[in-house]
Amino acid sequence: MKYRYWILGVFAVLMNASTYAADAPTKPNVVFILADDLGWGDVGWHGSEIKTPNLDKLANAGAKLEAFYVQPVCTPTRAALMTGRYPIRHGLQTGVVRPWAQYGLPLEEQTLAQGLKSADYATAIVGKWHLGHFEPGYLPTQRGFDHQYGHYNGAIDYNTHIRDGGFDWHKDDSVNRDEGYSTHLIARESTRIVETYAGKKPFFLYVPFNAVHSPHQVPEKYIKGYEHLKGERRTYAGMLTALDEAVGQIVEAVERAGVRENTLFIFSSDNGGPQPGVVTSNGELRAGKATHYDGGVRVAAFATWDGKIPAGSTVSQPMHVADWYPTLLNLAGAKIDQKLPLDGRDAWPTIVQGKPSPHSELLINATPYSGAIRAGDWKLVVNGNKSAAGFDGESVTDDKTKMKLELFNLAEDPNEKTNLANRFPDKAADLQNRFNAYQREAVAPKTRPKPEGFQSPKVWGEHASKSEKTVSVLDLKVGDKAPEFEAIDDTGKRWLSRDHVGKEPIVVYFYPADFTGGCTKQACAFRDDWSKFKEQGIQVVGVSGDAPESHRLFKLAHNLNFTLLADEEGKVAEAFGVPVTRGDREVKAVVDGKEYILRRSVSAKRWTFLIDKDGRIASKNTEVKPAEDSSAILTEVLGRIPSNPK
Ligand SMILES: [Ca+2]
Repeated sequence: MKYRYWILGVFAVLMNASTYAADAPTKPNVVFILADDLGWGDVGWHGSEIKTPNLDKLANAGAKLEAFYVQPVCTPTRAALMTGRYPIRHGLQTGVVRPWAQYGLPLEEQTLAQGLKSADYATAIVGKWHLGHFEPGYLPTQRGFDHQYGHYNGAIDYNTHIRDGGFDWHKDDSVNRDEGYSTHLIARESTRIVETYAGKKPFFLYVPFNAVHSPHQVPEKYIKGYEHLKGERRTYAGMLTALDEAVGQIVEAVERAGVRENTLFIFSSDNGGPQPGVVTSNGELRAGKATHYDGGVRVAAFATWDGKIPAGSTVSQPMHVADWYPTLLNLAGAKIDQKLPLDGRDAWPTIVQGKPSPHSELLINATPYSGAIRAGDWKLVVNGNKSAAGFDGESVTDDKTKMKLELFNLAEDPNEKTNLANRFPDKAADLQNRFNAYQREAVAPKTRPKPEGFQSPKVWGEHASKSEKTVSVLDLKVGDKAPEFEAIDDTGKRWLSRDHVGKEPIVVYFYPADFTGGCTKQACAFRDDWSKFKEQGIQVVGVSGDAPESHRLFKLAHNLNFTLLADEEGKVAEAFGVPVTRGDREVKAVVDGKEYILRRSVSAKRWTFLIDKDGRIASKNTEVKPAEDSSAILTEVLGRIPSNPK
């Protein structure tokens, strides 16, 4: 059933692409502005007392998305935006990536930036990432962004750029000491990106402001005119005015560069306003940030593209933030032929032609104990009283009968005041069944308790890459003799290089870790190409810091047919000069429904070596693309090594 929906979805995507292809002859520039923790009611077009003239003007020039759904907190929304997939697929459905978290957006996921890059876009993130920074591979420039500027964590200090004692401001993923109020710096860099690319290359400029998230800080001049507001709300109003000014500057840069007519502006908040009625206003919407009521997940949003999106229009059909992924990739003419199926749907006909929502049902979110689903005007909220932010991996009751269910008809009751679950039990049961089906598909949430004794690094994102990293000075070159090494293999036996090197060609590939989510692209590509390597008499060996038992389970889980070596102390990596990160990690693995907790203390950079039959390095790839590693080696082999068929 699900599979059929998915096929239909792909078909719909193709159909839509052909219907508006004639409409969009050139790839639009995309400027995606994401506010942080902005209340639904705090924009001019929702009648706010706070002045947002630049946002209002831009919103009025396009379509206001009045049923645009995001996730209850920061990280899940960004994960859905970047992948077109619900955060239940990533294990990012609860809470946020905390500063000390040893995880991020799984590396198997293709990001929106990667997709647009494949369509020849220049890509830049200017602002907050919040999808992981514990290892270099999780940073934006490794996830499809040509440029990065801004911070990795949430809730940084606007002026000192510090979070929990660690400095958090970076350019191209290296520490950056630009001084100033973050909203100003973000506007300045965004302007620079526009000026760099306008008219030369289509660009995707993703601007996730840290404003208007706490801590509430703003230069004095912005709170003028808000003297009637009290306490934090006054500061918040000033912060929003500063954000609005920054948006005006970005729009002006686009206009000055002469590319406005080919630029699509998108705006939304990442979740609803926190402390509604005190600091933020969600208007009449129920509740706020961290809840699955509309005040937490339905946000102020619009899309504007002069001449393409009707000015002054309103879209009341439900959309999900994950919809932008296929919508934008289609507009850009990028291919969507990825293995991981999308939850997002192309919403362009909904936005431009007033077509119905692309979703017959829309999972708003599902944590192990709460969530919401919407189908048409009906919305089911599960345990609406429970925060979607406070989960640290504690056990969750499995008893579905104890869940509190609320059913609302949003057409008649947009503010979720009347629970209709008892009056329409069949409808409630239907939605609950659909919700439960998603919940069963969910990857276990990645958890984030603070490790005991954790100390913030001086610079976030560098604790892995600099202070703990031991980079070998050894620089193996093509033509050099391969180093000797030994390790325990996945069957628990000693594996000595001298038994193999000099006798048969060997591919040695280093990778960070087992179990990074679904089948890892690199391992499964080698698996799928195994017969071709065998034909050439070549042995493939994967090396990571995981223990033999982890390797055994990893092989079992993905039907891997080659040898994995346990480089638990990083000695093999060292012998090859491969940079490693040291630090204890716990890895949760589920194999055949059974859960295992595995530990590792070393993770290596993704490097691949080909050792020829004479025991010399035939090729060395330090910029491995996981999905292409195997085929690149095969090309290399067929071109350079005399075949040695068995
Ligand atoms: Ca947020």
